[in-house]
Amino acid sequence: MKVCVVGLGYIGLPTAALMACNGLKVVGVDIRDEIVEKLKLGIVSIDEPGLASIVRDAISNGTLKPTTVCEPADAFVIAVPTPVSHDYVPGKSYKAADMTLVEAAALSVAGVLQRGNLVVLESTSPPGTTTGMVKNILEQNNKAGLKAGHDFYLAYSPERVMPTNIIAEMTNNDRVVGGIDAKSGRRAKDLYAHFVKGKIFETDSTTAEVVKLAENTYRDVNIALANELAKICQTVSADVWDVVRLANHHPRVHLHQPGPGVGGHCIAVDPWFFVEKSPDHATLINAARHVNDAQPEFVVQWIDDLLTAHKVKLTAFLGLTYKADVDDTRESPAIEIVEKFRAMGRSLIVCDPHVEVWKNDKAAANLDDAVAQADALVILVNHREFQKLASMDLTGKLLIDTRRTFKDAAPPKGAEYHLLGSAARPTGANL
Ligand code: SAJ
Repeated sequence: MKVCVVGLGYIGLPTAALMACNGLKVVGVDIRDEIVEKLKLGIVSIDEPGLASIVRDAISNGTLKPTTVCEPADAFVIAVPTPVSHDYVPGKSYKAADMTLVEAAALSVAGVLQRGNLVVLESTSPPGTTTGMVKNILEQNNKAGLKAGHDFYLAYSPERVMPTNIIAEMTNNDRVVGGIDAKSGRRAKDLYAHFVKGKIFETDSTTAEVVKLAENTYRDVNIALANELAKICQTVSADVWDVVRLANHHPRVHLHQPGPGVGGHCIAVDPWFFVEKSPDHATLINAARHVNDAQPEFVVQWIDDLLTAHKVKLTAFLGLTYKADVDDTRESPAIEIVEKFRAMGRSLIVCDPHVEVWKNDKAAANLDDAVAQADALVILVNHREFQKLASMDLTGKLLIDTRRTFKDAAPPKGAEYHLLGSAARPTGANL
């Protein structure tokens, strides 16, 4: 069986590689020439544990072929990004889905579509995309006048993997497939059964689209609640981290963690698809998005007050990525915060072991260099590397933490330590 995977990014590439390692002949398609050329040489630009080796194996044994154009196959998987607009829709309080890459991918599949083929959309999409836009493009642009559900099969199946553990999760997590009809769902299930060891549940395509959005919206709303609790705790002098930890001992409560904001290409994006589709009903979802989008600004004000009160001359911002131990800076609240401070004219340096250079920011050579230069350190991302601070001499420094980096251990000695969402505690206090 030959599969054409369209989009060789964070999801498409591991999907293509896992299929290729599990008995399928895979053509991996990406419009970015340089990515394809590098892959042909076995060079993988995505920093994801275990990915490079399975990609290289599949390419060297000929089961995965990277290319820039779709070719005829038995099945097609579309895994291209679906971002949202940078700004709010004019006159509205929400952002709009940008479906241009799905449109282009569906068009390229339509050009080579044959009777009996299966097409699966994996990109996170607004409800109704599979039965609407994708079905229409495929039907209207294939050469033989093929109809979905009659002449070819069409389904939606979302991924639900965590960056840094993609290979294991793509293999072992349960999966949902939704066909536009029962046969399409069954075909899609058979395709994923080649490499998925978790359970595969069948439903209809629109329900599957909503399942994906509901999962990420659950996380976004829950994080908004945690961020709101952090602000309340700061006002009433309670400790939000203790609140979350202790409340989660309730058997039916699972509060998420507060932080400097929500980044990445999923949680901060997907809830907008609900709001755009159903603005009158998605009011809680909309409010949560606004709470999380406003969190960097709240954090900037809190940090700025501390820097001013301590007459700080040079601040080192530690961490630029959207979360810990990844190299991904997309939609990163840390970057938004650094840019706000730069615009305010604060003297600053940045330090992130996972990011080589960020624009023109002055980067510290490493953590030791950042500590040596700055009189205040602000942890925006809790990279494992920053645990080293606990054994460094931070005497006289101001240490501001937005992530409860040191967990249950005492924070570094010598520094004056301030933790988001909690009353200031002297260094070394038993948290
Ligand atoms: N964050 C918090 N508090 C939390 C959890 C996260 O502030 O309690 C922040 C993070 O720092 C980050 C953002 O939210 O800025 C998103 O982080 P995330 O870990 O929730 O999400 P992603 O985008 O890295 O990956 C998610 C997957 N997350 C996990 O498995 C933990 C998963 O929910 C989705 O399947 C996946 O996105 C996807 O592809 O949609």
